[in-house]
Formats: sequence, C-alpha cells, structure tokens
Amino acid sequence: MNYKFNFLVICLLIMTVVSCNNDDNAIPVVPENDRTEQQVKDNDTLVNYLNTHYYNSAEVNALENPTIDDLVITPLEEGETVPTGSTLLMSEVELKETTYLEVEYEYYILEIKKGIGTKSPTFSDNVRVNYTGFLMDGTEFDNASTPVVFDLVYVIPGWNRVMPYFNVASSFTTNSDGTVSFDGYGMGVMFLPSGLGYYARSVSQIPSYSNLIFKFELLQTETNDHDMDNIPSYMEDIKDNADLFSSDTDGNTFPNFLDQDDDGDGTLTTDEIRKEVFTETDELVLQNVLNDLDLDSTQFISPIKYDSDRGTYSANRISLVDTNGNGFFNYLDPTESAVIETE
Ligand SMILES: [Ca+2]
Ligand SMILES: [Ca+2]
Ligand SMILES: [Ca+2]
Ligand SMILES: [Ca+2]
Repeated sequence: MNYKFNFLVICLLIMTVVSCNNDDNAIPVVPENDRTEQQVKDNDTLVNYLNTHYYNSAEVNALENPTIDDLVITPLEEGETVPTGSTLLMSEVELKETTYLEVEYEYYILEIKKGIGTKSPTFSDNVRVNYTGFLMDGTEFDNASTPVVFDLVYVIPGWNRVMPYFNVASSFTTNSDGTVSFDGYGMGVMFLPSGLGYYARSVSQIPSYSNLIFKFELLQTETNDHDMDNIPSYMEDIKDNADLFSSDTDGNTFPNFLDQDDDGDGTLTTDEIRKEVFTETDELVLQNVLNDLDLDSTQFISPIKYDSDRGTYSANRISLVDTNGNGFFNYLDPTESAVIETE
C-alpha cells in the first residue's frame, strides 16, 4: 500500500472526530459549552425529572434481593398524584456534591439496598455489576443483565463517585447451570448531570450534553494496583481529587498510578517501601492472620495473591517509610533512593 492511500484512509477515518488539518477548507471547531453554565441547566432538568417521576417502592422494598428489572420508574401524568405503594423520586434520593475539572457538580442517588457485604469499592477499583443506562426520555442506551466488570478509572466520572457509597454482595452461590446468584448486594439508581457523563461527546444513542440515569446492582469489587508497584491505585491520588490522571509526582507525563518509579529517582516504588510477606496454604487462615495484624497509619495490607505453582496464598504488610523525616515518603521523595529489603 502506498503512503498517499494510507494517508487518505486515515484522513477519512479521523474526519468525523477531528478534521484533518487543511487550512484551505478548515472546518470550524464548535467550542464546548461552559461547564458551570451547563451544570446549572442539567441540574434544573434533573430536579424536574425527580419531581415528576415515581418508582414502585413497596414492591421493590419487599424483595430481599431486588434486581434492576424489578425497579420501575414511571412518569407522573399532569394532575396525577403518586399512586399508593409508589414513591416520588425526589422524596427519596440523596443529593451529593463533587468537584470535577474544577467545577462543582450535584448528582443524585436512590439507594434501594446499601449492600451487606464487607467490601466497598474505592473510586479506582474494579466492580462487577449488572446495570441499565437510560436517558431522561426513557430511551435505554445500554444494559448488562449478566454481570460485567468495569475499571472505575476508565468509565464516566459519575460511576466512580457513586459506587463507593455501596457495598458488594455478602455471598454468592454457583447454580447447576453455571450461572452465579448473588445475595445481599448493593442496588440503586444514579442520576447524573452530563458533566459527570459524556458531556459534549455524543456516543451511539446518547446525544451530547445528556443527563444519564443508571440502575445498577453492585456485586463484587477488587482493589486495583494498575502499575503493580504495591501502592493501590486509590493511594496514588496524590492530589486527592479522584482524578488519577492529574497526579504525576515526577512530571514525566506518566501519572503515579501508571508509574512504577513515582518520584523518578531511578529506584522502583516497590523497592522504596517496606514489605513483610505472609504466606499460607489456606486463604481463610491467611485472612485471619492478616486481620490480627496491628497497622499504624503508614501501613496497609496488599491484596491477597494466589500462587498456583506453589498452591499458596500470600499478601504483604506494606509500611511507607520516610527515612529523612522531611514529610515525604521515600517513594515520593527523589532525594531518598535507597532500596529497602523485603522481610
Ligand atoms: Ca500502584
Ligand atoms: Ca510520573
Ligand atoms: Ca505508582
Ligand atoms: Ca523511586
């Protein structure tokens, strides 16, 4: 294939997103709406929706493990009152606030079940969920009724705000047909302004600046350590703004959660923290050992890993060390680069 042909194909492919740069017939770029102004509009629309829609509360609340399909949201007709056994969304949702891209956002959560499992995801973990996504006119744009796994770092910002309010399932059973039933999981509905969704982008059936509604069941979660440096991703949020891409200690364009040498001093992060390894052949025994460990504020337990060759489970007690006492842990301090041996 010759170069010219390749260039043309690439040009055509890219055309819909960004026009190939050609000064003679440049396509004007439409600037994005101001985020603060858009948020005011979106919140008005959400509030209006919540005041004019109800759900089948008596029916859903009577169920031990309600599913997303059990919950039905219905528009209130003009002059109609909310039927018995139903509840107006506005009288039950919780208003939440967050900052994203330096703009204050309001969003709403309807909690049906908080979930009674012991774990709750952080904003950067993997979650296993069932969900349905729809627009304010009721158009369903996406759903998964067999569980799917999402990495909360790579989905719309609304999701990583909402999921930490819920707990995972308390148990699950594998059925004879191979499907899995979950018990005691978290379940709810999130009502998101476009700014915590796709914003100016239009994605398949979702027009730009669309508020999004998701019904979901939170089944399981798993702590992420994207760069496997033994610092869980949620702890690599140095700026404490739930936006991992904005934390880059050494400024090498790799954010800390994807950087194995966070301070850029040539010593890997995993070698600049103290690790004590605990290993057992029984996961439950290991879990009990870990539960009995004393932890101070600079210590945490890494997720349990299974070694299939040896048939053992192991985890580390990690201690963050500040050798020169300057207020920065060694792995974030370019002036400290000594390797700490694993115990
Ligand atoms: Ca990490
Ligand atoms: Ca970096
Ligand atoms: Ca890192
Ligand atoms: Ca380092």
